[in-house]
Amino acid sequence: MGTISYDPQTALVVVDVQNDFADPTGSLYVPGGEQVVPVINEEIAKAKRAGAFVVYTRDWHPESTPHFAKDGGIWPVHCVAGTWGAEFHPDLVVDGPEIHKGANGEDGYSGFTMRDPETGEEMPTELGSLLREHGITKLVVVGLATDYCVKATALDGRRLGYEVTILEDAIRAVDLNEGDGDRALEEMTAAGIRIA
Ligand code: VGL
Ligand code: ZN
Repeated sequence: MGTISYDPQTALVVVDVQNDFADPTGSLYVPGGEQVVPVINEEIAKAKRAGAFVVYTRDWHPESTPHFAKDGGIWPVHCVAGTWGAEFHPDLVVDGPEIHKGANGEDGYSGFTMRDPETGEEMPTELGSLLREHGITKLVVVGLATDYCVKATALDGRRLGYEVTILEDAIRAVDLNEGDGDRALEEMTAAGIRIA
């Protein structure tokens, strides 16, 4: 544990706090997803007060993508661009740029990279350049889900040389297999990510 201090070199990365993950009626509801919203709002307020950068990612899929079970993947249809499920949770304070991922059918778990599900080819999103433009060296990653997009974004952030902190109260896991969330935390810790 420990508290997080924000400064202008820190970015709070709010991952996929969208209706399909955070609303109990969402198509890929992450258990307890709605509970992270007030916690994240408080972090956003703290970050803003300290002059930190706040950035949001959104899962943003076409109607058909190999990411979805109906098209050969593993997930129920979720976060289709322009639908209710892809909107931010209505209580989330949105005050910063948004990075859309998956728009061209990529898996897009990480906020930094998109992976073509057929060729496996990886391409960067605008997140990396946005953080560089703002002189960011430290990341605080919060949101949904611990075992997919939070983990992938945090690990990519580490790989890119950022100091990365995860706020445990502000994340929740899909737990497709029991223990996935805990294993994700272990994997992140092993990669040098701090869990606050
Ligand atoms: C996510 C599963 C499928 C996530 C996105 O945001 O963690 N999980 N697509
Ligand atoms: Zn998705």
